[in-house]
Amino acid sequence: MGRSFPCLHGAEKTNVAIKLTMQSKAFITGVTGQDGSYLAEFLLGRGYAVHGLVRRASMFNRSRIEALRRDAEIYGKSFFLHYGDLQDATSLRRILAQVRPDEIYHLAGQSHVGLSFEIPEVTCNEVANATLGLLELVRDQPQPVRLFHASSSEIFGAPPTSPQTEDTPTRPRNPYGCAKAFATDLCRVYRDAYGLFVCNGIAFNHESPRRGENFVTRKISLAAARIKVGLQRELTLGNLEARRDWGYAPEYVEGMWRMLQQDSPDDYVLATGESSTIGEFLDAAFERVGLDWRACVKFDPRFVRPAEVAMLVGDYSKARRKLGWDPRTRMRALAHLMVDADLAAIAAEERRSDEPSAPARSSA
Ligand code: NAP
Ligand code: F7E
Repeated sequence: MGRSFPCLHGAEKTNVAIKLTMQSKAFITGVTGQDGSYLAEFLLGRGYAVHGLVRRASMFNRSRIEALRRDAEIYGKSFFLHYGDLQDATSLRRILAQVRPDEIYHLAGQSHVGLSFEIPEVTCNEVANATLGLLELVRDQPQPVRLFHASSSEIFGAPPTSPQTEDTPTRPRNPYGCAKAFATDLCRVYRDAYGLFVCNGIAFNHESPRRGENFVTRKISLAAARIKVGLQRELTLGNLEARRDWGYAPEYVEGMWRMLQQDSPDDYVLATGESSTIGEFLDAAFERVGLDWRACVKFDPRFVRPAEVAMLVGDYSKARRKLGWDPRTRMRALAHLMVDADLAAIAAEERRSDEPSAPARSSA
């Protein structure tokens, strides 16, 4: 693995040698999200200078990168945040001109499949059109840039074959999947037409204690922990029959990085090769707290989607062969680690609320 520079001579070779001794710069869109926060930590650990895109929100929304922001050795030295928005091309152009990144990890966008039926235009603008805008900006960069695009197994929707590979035809079943399929194809077109170094990481579901609370795995792990300690009584869910291929997010961000270290750009499936129903994830999560989920899970039709993706499972043999990437954490271990993390967070919160509050400041 690693970059090779096959036909370089004299001054060119010297320039490459200088570049290799310089700190690589990565720009992450979606740095405040689940994957972006793990990726920032991973790249910082590899000596990168990491620049992240953050958008304005009415409440400060940096919880997943708070540890990096508080670290005076890192923040402002090798970790930098830039205000901008995917839907504001001017902000992206300015940031890229200032940072001049070697690698861009494009992870940002509305990522909730169910919500993409409620807000289809925002979803398509952020997921599809903004990726087109970024590809155009990459074309205009004076320095060589490598771009990772966070594609998704949702592009397969109702696939004709199983497991899904990089060559499986796309048949999306929701606005999110349509937008990702459009963006994935555009990345391929720009790679072929303009010779850009662009990789699609076709990732199947990957989860962690940092997963948003309205995705099914986190909703379940949080409920199992809260029900165990008496903070919650019921958990309302939609379809329990769908099957997903669930892996562990920190392992997937390493796969993203490996894609950009190859000699040539390509598309790769990241998956575990195993799929389970929501019911099986419930079994694994609730066994961790010694409870039977059937006693507390209620059906709520609000969580049933207008069209469901019934079954996805990925074949990651290309990523294993070419990237040396292998997922280590399977569904049951994933469910356990997520429940453990939620139990630990609840205990920490209870300890904090038991602490006597600081005395009021004298106005004198
Ligand atoms: P996530 O936790 O929902 O994070 C999404 C990120 O995008 C957040 O940082 C969010 O910022 C940012 N964002 C959304 N709209 C934006 C905008 N208009 N301008 C700037 N930033 C914006 O998603 P994730 O699970 O980390 O997934 C990362 C990427 O991989 C996404 O593109 C997702 O669709 C894709 N993907 C995820 C999975 C998975 O299983 N996790 C599988 C396949 C593909 P805020 O924090 O401000 O909201
Ligand atoms: O749903 C069912 C739901 O929202 C999983 C995103 O990261 O992975 C993710 O998309 C399944 C679906 O993830 C509830 O109907 C039942 O069948 O956790 P999810 P997702 O839709 O698979 C792909 C690969 C991405 O790219 C996306 O960005 O669970 N389900 N009851 C429920 N789902 C939710 N959210 N909430 C429920 O109450």
